[in-house]
Amino acid sequence: MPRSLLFSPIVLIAAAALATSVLLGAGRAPSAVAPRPASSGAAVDTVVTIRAIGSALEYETTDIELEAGTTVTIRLDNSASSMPHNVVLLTARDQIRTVGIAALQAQQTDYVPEGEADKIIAHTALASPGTVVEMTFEVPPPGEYPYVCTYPGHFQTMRGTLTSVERSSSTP
Ligand SMILES: [Cu+2]
Repeated sequence: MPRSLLFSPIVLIAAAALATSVLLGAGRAPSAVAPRPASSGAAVDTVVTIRAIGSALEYETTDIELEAGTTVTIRLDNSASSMPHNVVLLTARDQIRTVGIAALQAQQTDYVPEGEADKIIAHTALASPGTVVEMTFEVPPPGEYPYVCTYPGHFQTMRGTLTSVERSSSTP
């Protein structure tokens, strides 16, 4: 399922490109240099998998380093755990408690508190035991960003840090 979701935009773009070239007719050169669609076809630069550790309220991966401005998919693999978990990326460490407490009242939104949305950069859905969820977002400017599980009682120990570093300027 996640695999087919990943590939489907590529297929759609390929189909669109094919349709476009057919419409433009044979007299025109192949549109290899046409600008790429800006949003829908954005490629993911990095995929990071975080596993929830068995019955411990901890992530297996607690430190992630990524380049600012790149696109990342963070996948939460909850297949080894017997509890629901999520990953919520926050703007600052001193927001963990505020968001964690607010999450207790946020059952309707899977424990992601909408009232604290300004403190949340990205979040996954709630992963039931045995499932995998993911989120894709642009890595924020250089700095340290905490990620926590906001399922009730978990934010105290279920934490990690995403460190965003300056993008290396070696883009060809
Ligand atoms: Cu959790």
